[in-house]
Amino acid sequence: IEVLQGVRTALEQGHFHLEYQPVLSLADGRIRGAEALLRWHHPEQGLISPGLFIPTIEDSDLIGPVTEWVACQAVQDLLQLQQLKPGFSISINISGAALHQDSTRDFLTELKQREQVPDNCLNVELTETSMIRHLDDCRQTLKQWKAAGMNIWIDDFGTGYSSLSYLHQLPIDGLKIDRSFIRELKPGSSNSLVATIMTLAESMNLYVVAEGIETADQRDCLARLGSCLGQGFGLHRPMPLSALQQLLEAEN
Ligand code: G
Ligand code: G
Ligand code: MN
Ligand code: NA
Repeated sequence: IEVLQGVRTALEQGHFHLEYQPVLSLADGRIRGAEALLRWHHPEQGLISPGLFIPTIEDSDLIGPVTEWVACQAVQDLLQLQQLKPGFSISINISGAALHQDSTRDFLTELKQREQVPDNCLNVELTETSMIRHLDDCRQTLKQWKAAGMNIWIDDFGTGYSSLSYLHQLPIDGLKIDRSFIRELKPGSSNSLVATIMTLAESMNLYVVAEGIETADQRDCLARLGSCLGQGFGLHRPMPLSALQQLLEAEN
């Protein structure tokens, strides 16, 4: 109850902000997009992780408003960033509870259209578990988002203990390989788990992001396995919008 009241106050008083973690093309090292990550700066308790408060608000009527706040802010920032780099894309995380709310589904569709966000530049990240729980509803929601020109990414791919059959049943654009797999990459090994995911993605025409890249060895292993996108503390930590803008300016 304390968390719920706190989140409500944070929404009203503007204590939320977004940070962005760059997503790079590993082949050329250039920044292609970023993942938006929610930050709650509590006036007394300091920074509170979304890993702590998102699960608490999932069963409340606050998950919709928080998701919508994130989407609005991310779209505003995206339009700014595209002035520096046309085609730049941003991903937002959508939790299971928000995925299954009609109001949030329609809010995102209308936001994309109203703000005239170019197609294929606004990605939603969903986990396997959140999609499979209500597969039929999910298919309708994803179809609507796809028709509006949004892209669909599977977050934490490989950790959902699910069959892969849903990949054929849903309009998916890309896979984000969970960082637990990237952590296991070893030079000189066949790294067959990540290799298999990359082959699967290629055969289904899906993009791949390797998440949680921390070391040069991991980056080398990935380069040997093929070309993909990458994200991780070893490339860039999440950062404020202004820092991302400086990075993009330096790249130009
Ligand atoms: O940034 P950090 O490592 O603290 O993120 C912790 C968790 O919170 C991650 O699982 C991440 O996906 C999730 N998260 C970050 N921002 C958002 C958001 O805007 N919405 C949702 N639903 N989850 C988020
Ligand atoms: O669940 P999700 O994949 O959305 O979680 C994203 C979170 O993962 C980000 O908020 C970020 O803080 C964290 N993250 C990003 N890169 C790394 C990394 O290289 N190592 C670790 N341990 N966490 C990372
Ligand atoms: Mn994510
Ligand atoms: Na992830």
